Amino acid sequence: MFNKICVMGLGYIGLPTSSLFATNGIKVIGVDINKHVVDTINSGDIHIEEPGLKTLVSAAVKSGNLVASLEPQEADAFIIAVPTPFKHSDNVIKEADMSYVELAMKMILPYLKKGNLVILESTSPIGTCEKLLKPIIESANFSVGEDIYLAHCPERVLPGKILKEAISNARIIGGINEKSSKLAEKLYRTFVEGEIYLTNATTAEMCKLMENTYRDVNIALANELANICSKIGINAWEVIEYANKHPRVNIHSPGPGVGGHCISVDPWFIIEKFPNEANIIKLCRITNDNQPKNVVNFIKKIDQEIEIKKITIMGITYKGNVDDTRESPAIEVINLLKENFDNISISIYDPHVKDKKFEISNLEDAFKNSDLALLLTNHNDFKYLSPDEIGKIMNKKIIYDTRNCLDLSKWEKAEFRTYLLGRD
Ligand code: SAJ
Repeated sequence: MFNKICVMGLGYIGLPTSSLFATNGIKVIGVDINKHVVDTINSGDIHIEEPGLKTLVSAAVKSGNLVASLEPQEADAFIIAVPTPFKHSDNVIKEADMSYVELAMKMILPYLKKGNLVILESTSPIGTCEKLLKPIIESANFSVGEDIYLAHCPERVLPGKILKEAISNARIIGGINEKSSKLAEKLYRTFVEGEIYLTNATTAEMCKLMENTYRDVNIALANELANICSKIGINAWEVIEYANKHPRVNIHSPGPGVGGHCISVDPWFIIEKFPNEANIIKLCRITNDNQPKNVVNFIKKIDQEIEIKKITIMGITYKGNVDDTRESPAIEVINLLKENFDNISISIYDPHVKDKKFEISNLEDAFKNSDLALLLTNHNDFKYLSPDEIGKIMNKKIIYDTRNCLDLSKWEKAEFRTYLLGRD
C-alpha cells in the first residue's frame, strides 16, 4: 500500500518521522530547502539535538531507505512537516505564517498522482486543510477525497523525548473524508503503537491547538500565582507542591516566560481567527509574554540595593535539556536587560547551545567578575555546578533562580544571596 513516501521538512518532527518510517521498511525521500540539512543527513549525521536521533538517522540512511533531497519525487504518500511560526510584528495579535506549508504543498503538486495521500503534520490554524490545502490540490484538477486523500495528523511528541513518544503516544487523525482518515491510519500504523483516534480534519486541527493552549493557559495561571506569592512573601513552589497533592489539581510551573515553537505560538492561531471569543486564551498569552519583563523589573529592584554591572545568564534555550532557542524567554530577558541597564555586561553560559549566532562563554569566562548569576533555563547540568568554585570567581555572590532548578540552600552555604521567582 505504501512503499514510498515523501516527507517535506526535516526538522524536529520531519526527521524523526522520516527515520521511523525508513527503519520500518518504507522508502522515504526526505525533502528540505536547506542544502546543509540535506547533506548532513545524507552523510548519516544530524543537525539537531535529540536523544537517540543520531543512531536512528544513521541506521535509516545506511539501510538505503532514507534519502534526503532538495526536491520531492513521486510517491504513495506525502507528509508536510514544515514550520508554522507566527509573523513577528508589533501587533498584539500574532498572525500565522503559512508560507512554508503553502510552498511545500506547491512543491508536491507536480508529483501528485491519483490515489496519493497528502498528510499535514504541521500544527496549523483551524481550516488549513479545507481552505488552504484542498484548493491547491484542486487547482491541479484532482478531486480531494476521491483522487487525492487528505488528512491532518498532528504530532504531540515532547522535544527531548521525541522518539519514544512518536511511537507510544496516542494520535489523532482527521481526514477530509473517512477514506482519507483510514488511509492515514494505515500509514501511521507502520510504527505507531499508541491508540489512533479518527475524526475530521478541522476537529483534528482544533484538537492540536487546544492541547497546547491548555498548557499555555495553565502556565499563565502558575505565573500569576507566582507573582501574587512574591507579594505575600510565601513560596509559590510550596503552594503548587501541596495543592497538587489534590487528586484533581495539576498547577503547572511558573517561570521567566513561555518559549518554543509550539506553546508560545499555537494559541495565537485560535486568537487570530476568533479575537472576540478567545479572551481567556489571549489574556494568558499576554500574561506569559509579560514574565520576561517581571524578571527584569525584579533585577532592577536588586540593582537599587546592590549595583549590578555584570550578569551571567545561565541557559538561553526555551526549556531545559534541549538546544532549541526558538521564542526563548531568555532571549527576551537579555534584550530587556540591555534596554533597561546602561553599560551592563552580559555573559551567557549554556552547555547545550552550539548555534554560532550566540556568544556562548565557557564557565570561567561566563562567571568571572560577575555580580549576578541569572538562571533562566533548567538544564540539569546546572544542578552539578559548585557554588564554592563559582563564588570564588564572581565579583558579587548573588543568584536568581527563575525555574526552581537549584538547591538554593547549597548556594546559601557558599555565602550567596539567593532569589527565587515565585518566592521573593
Ligand atoms: N513551561 C513552563 N511551565 C510549565 C511547563 C512549561 O513555564 O509548567 C515552559 C517551558 O519552559 C517552555 C514552554 O513552556 O518555555 C513550552 O514547554 P513545554 O514543556 O510545554 O513543551 P514543548 O513546547 O517542548 O512541547 C509542547 C508539548 N505539548 C504539550 O505538552 C501539550 C508537546 O507534547 C507538543 O508536541 C509540542 O508542544 C508541539 O510540538 O506542539
